[in-house]
Amino acid sequence: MARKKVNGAAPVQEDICEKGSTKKRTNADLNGHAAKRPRIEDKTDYSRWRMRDDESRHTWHYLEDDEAAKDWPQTYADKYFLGLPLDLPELPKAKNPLDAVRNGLTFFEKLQLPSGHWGCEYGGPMFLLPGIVIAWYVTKTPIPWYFATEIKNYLFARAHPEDGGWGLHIEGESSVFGTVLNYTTLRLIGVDADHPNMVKARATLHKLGGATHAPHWAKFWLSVLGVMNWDIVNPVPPELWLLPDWVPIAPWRWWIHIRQVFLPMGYLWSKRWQAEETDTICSLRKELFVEDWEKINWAGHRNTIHPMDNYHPKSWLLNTINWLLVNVWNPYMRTNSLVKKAEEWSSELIDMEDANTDYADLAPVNGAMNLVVCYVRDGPDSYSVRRHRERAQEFLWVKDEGMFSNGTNGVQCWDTAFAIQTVMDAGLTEDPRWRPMLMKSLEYLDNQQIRENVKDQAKCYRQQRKGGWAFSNKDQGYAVSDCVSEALKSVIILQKTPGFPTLIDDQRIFDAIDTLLTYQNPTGSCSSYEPYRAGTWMEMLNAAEVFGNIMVEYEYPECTTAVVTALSLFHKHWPDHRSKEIKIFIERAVKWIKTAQKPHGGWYGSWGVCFTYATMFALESLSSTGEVYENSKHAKKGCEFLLSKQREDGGWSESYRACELGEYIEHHTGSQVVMTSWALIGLMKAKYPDVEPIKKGIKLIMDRQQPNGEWLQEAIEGVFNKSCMISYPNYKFTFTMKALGMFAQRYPDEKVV
Ligand code: LAN
Repeated sequence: MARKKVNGAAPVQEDICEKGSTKKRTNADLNGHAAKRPRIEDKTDYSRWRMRDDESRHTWHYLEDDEAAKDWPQTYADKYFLGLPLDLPELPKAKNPLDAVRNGLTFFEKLQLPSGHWGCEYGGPMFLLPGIVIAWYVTKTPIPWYFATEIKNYLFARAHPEDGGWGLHIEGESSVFGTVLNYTTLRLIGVDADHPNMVKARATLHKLGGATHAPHWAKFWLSVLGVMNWDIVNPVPPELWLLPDWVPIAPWRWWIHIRQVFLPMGYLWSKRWQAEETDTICSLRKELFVEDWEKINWAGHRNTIHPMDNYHPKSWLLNTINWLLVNVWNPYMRTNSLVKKAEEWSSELIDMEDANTDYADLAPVNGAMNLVVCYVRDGPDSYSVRRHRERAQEFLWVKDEGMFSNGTNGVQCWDTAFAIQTVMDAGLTEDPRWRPMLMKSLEYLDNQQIRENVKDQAKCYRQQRKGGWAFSNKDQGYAVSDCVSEALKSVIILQKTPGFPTLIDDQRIFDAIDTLLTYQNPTGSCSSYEPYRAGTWMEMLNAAEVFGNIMVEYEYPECTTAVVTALSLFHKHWPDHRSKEIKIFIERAVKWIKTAQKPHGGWYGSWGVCFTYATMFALESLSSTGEVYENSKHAKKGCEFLLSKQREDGGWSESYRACELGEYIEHHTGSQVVMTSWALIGLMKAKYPDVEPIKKGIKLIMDRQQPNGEWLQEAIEGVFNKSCMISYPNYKFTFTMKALGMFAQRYPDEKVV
């Protein structure tokens, strides 16, 4: 393959670091310490990519060697992920919803991975890959040319079609956060500053005010990179970790994601560590700003932020605290011994996170930051750095548009649990046709059950997890209330189906239940990783600006419902185990669900878009205690809410904007199969008496099924922290088939087509 420069033009790199630079300068740029520009091509050969499923650890490999490529052929799943043709035969046209499920399963079965789960891309957020690439760059981690090439392709494909910038997530408008970080990423992997796409993106960045208008996390990364001065970063004092546990704002009370990010961030902030200067870094100092870099008043821009990035403006309280930290605490009170103590304790907590996950870490944000911490602390060739580099591979994904970072190291347990339930809802678990697929899924969940609590659980502030399941896999090992519940339901369903073995014995099931029972909040609701540890007033300390609802655990109808339904199912089969507690748990949870209903009848969803998603769950909760349309005003109102949003074509269509704004907003592209399925499942769970609207939705789902049994990707399905969207590509299989299967079971004689 010929080596080409991205745009053919010579790189423009004025040397601006000369003036005032006190640091040792190196020509080293990327790909190790080579003093040459990194190699980057137009594209890679997609027939050479393979995704390895190593007991559900996903890594992408590019086989440059022809022999190696021949010895390791591409699977259907590889081709599907890469957007290559599968050449599958057309299936007989579905005459009824159950046929459509069978066709869907025929397709979906082909995507099951060797360890028994389903993989998928899990993109959407546009701030994850930059963290990884900056971490690689500052730790001099080589980036192979085929990674660099496909990262470039992805970012170019995902640039805003008009202004060339990037948003917080793939459907969002250009923001400083998205644009400055992704522009920087492209430069670090070797794209020239005068490439036309870069010129356009830079113009957009400048129009938005330049990098000084970026939010906190971008300022943090750019300071680590040495493109900014640390004075521009609002304080991240690690000494907060020294606060006694009883203090209401102590970080152990924060949401797990924010505290695991704050931890390495605080360590690096405290050290004011910066990468070695390179030509690219020097050039970025010129490219990213509208003002003359030498003259920037860094401290004066701590709170500068473009309105587009200011989803959650900092509170007066946080601004006051920041002022005091900068002007009083740091210069006069932050003694060396305190700093040492704070850094040491942070460092120990970081080690515990790394040890508990074997360096996989909670998610790509703290994964990338912990890599930098280990590099700074343990040196470039330490085991911790090498292991972090290996595990960071698991965040990456390749699709037809190129390479990017997933939101987690996968969606393995979550999607597998739903796949099993889909077959159950269609009444097909006993059909031998699906036995091998289901057997592999069960074995997968068996392998992935978390068997022990983390070492020193209390010391590192972790929640009990024994017997649980994570969202992705047990390496990551963070049990989540609904992930434990969905996986547990699926295990129980299969193990109680004739013909399936009992892989998970009663004791292990009890372990899961015992853990689940620890998840209830005082109000009756459930949160995600832990019951809440402080009130929502903590949001006053939200410094991230770009996200909402990030500081503590909130109460979620989605998670609450999953736990309710898991406990109900368990109770049916084991009526004697902790039965009183289970009954009380369910009662209190369902009571809470009712209080969370909005005046319009729907429920706000925090993990899926948006009211449609949560209303489906809430109606399921109500139905689990026998409350349905006919006998419950809550269920009735929920159904009426859903029906009021049904479109002419029978479908539902909700936009991600609903999550941001807190009101139902339609997606501009019209009905979506995933949302339609959620609404229909909700209506069927609530036993809505009129079949006609349900039938209309079912018909839409059937009409959208492709001749090979698949459904095509539509608008983005998931969300977190109110403002950032994330893809759940397997939902277009699992929820569509669930809706069709439920319909087939409930209305076996209804003719849809
Ligand atoms: C997820 C993904 C799964 C999701 C569900 C299980 C669907 C949900 O019901 C509970 C919350 C959970 C586990 C969840 C929490 C937040 C995550 C981990 C994510 C949305 C995936 C990515 C996101 C994470 C916070 C991304 C990193 C960003 C930061 C702001 C730190």
